[in-house]
Amino acid sequence: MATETHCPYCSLQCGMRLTGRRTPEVSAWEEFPVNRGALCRKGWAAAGLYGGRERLTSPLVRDRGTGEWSAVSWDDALDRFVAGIRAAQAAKGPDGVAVFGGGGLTNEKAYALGKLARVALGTSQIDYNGRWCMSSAASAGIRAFGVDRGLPFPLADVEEADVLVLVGSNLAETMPPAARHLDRLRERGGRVVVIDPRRTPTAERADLHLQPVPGTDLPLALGVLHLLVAAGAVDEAYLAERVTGWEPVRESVAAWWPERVERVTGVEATEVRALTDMLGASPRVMVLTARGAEQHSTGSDTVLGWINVALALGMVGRRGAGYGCLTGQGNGQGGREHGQKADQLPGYRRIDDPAARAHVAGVWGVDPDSLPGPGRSAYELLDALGTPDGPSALLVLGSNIVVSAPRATHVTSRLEALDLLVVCDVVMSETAALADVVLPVTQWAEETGTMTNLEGRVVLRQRAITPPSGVRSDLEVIAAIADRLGSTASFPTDPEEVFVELGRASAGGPADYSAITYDRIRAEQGVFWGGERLFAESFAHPDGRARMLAVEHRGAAEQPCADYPVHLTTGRVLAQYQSGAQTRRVRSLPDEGPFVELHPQLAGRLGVATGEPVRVATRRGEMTAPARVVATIRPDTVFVPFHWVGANRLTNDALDPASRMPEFKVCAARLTPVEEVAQRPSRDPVTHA
Ligand SMILES: Nc1nc2c(c(=O)[nH]1)N[C@H]1C(S)=C(S)[C@@H](COP(=O)(O)OP(=O)(O)OC[C@H]3O[C@@H](n4cnc5c(=O)[nH]c(N)nc54)[C@H](O)[C@@H]3O)O[C@H]1N2
Ligand SMILES: Nc1nc2c(c(=O)[nH]1)N[C@H]1C(S)=C(S)[C@@H](COP(=O)(O)OP(=O)(O)OC[C@H]3O[C@@H](n4cnc5c(=O)[nH]c(N)nc54)[C@H](O)[C@@H]3O)O[C@H]1N2
Ligand code: SF4
Ligand SMILES: [Mo]
Repeated sequence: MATETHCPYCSLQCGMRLTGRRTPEVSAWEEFPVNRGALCRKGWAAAGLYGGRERLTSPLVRDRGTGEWSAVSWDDALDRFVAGIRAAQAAKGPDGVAVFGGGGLTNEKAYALGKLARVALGTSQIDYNGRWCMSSAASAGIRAFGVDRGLPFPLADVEEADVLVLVGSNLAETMPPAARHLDRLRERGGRVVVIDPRRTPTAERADLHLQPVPGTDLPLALGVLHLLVAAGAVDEAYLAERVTGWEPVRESVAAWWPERVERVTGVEATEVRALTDMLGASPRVMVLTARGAEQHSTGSDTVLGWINVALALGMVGRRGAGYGCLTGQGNGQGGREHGQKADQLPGYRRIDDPAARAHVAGVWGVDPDSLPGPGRSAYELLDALGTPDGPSALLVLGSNIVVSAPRATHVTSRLEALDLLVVCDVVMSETAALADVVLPVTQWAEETGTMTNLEGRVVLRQRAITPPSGVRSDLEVIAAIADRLGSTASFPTDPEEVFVELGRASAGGPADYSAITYDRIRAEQGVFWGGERLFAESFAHPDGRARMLAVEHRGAAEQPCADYPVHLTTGRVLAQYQSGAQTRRVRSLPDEGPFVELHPQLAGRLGVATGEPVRVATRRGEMTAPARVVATIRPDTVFVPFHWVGANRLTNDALDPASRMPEFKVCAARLTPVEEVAQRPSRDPVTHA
């Protein structure tokens, strides 16, 4: 019998059917509304996560002297872990131990991890990789609308827009089944605008492609709003009724005339005008941002700038229109709601709110005063590891930090400075390879749990196959640690039981799951928290109005100079997922290794051709990879995918002041040709299927 479940990867959480007991076979689940049976290449190849020789099936400990690994029993591994926790906390107090989670974890795991930190460890030092994903859009959404739900409407609403503006999204490669909505929209006569320094497969589907200098999406938004005001295209009635803060915003865009926008962004004034004419004349405009616009030290202001455009046009709350953020990880939405974030308790409650603390402490059966306060954000936490004031022990669950953190060489040295690093994973990731203790856990189709997709739809991943012997679930690991630490709070290991408790803990909070049950999810093919469409009548601020906030252009933290003359940006390719820990091990996916995408003009100046090695250096580090010469990128910009070690040796750890998002998407770099011939074995080329 087939099990209806969801893909192991991105935030679309495409529905799929699995058959087979040891290794699953993937087939289409045509009825699931988000993808209607369509999957991308990674989804079709998901069964390749099984049967590999690299799967961890025994706890391992590493001898720091010799570097040798040895297999040990679960009891020995957990004892060593707990002894390390005790030593760290004896020396440094409760905050001597830190926890790092992930947006790929189920809601149940994210919730249990936050509870483990606050109750059993008593530490404030917990954060997760979602801080590197959609946190800038989250902080902007909370400030503007009073609530953060990536898409406040079903994804299929995209088809109803007259103009869709994608700011820094390459969804044709990052969520391919979603691209069909762009095709339908255009068949209906609607138009697609893509803003990206590269002409991506997504931009190929656009009616208008603007190609700004990386890090200049905000001045572009300011220029668009300036022209909308000048054209009288602002919906004054909507602003008067539903929004506060318009006057200062109107004044703040007064000086952003198109020629100035062109100087700052590199987008021609005629193109800025073309975009504005399109927006001003359309009844339904939808703006969606993704990592291209958000992963900047100015990311949250940039999102606010584009939200202001959508509000000024009177679009937010209208069907087939408005603003949304395309969340990225499988549980990018739910992972940011249930308490693995430094400043948060379950239900998207704030940890510094006395009423929230009292409610959650009541559910957990502990004294509210025993709960710690807010901790450090992801990068600041990693940066503090092993320092006199920082934690000296770390538990990592669901992130491959060594590959995916910004300024990764520095972060790796912080991990090496720890007295104890424990990693729960399914494979020996680059981060697990640095650990003292590695705990092998169940993955994806071997276990059940809920995920909240990019639309706020809570879906159920169901167990379909038997896990290998020797592994435990993350929930079992969390419970075993809490038990060894003598925690009085209960840590259930049955996912449905955890979900019921999560429902109670989230009840009354901004993200309230208390009415959602596993049975309802099965019967309704997913359940939206807060309802299918938000903002039709009111926003989540106490007065029901949206807030417009005036934002100023600051620019990227690092600008090109004589020594580092080009812009470096980073991102994704279709066939690999994130740090590649999972997809690089799937044999049917091409593992081409990193490359440096650059324009023929730049390649000509360097004298390199496609396939020849080129060295990229920034103030933080360098890497060498084969050149890929393409006319589709700006001549002043180079692109490197981050799925392999390398890109993040280069990236800048400048943080957004509001969201603490690092500036993955732009820094200054220098390119030099490398004389030797590339030594890499040749592999399948990447396809833009
Ligand atoms: N194949 C694949 N799919 C994925 C993932 C994956 O690893 N692989 N990861 C998932 C996750 S967690 C996420 S967060 C999403 C991310 O999904 P996307 O945001 O679509 O992916 P990225 O490639 O990071 O960035 C998108 C685009 O931003 C452009 N860009 C770079 N700098 C700028 C800039 O300054 N301004 C603008 N406007 N654009 C810029 C890049 O050229 C790139 O084409 O994808 C999800 N889906
Ligand atoms: N330069 C650059 N860097 C980036 C980005 C970028 O665009 N450019 N994007 C950033 C973004 S948006 C993101 S989301 C991050 C993602 O980067 P990471 O945080 O590294 O995410 P993954 O590669 O998905 O790592 C997940 C790890 O957890 C393991 N795992 C999977 N499922 C489970 C589970 O259920 N339990 C446990 N215990 N482990 C599990 C996997 O095997 C893998 O080792 O990278 C960020 N880094
Ligand atoms: S688009 Fe995302 S969820 Fe869908 S099959 Fe591909 S990786 Fe999986
Ligand atoms: Mo992400």
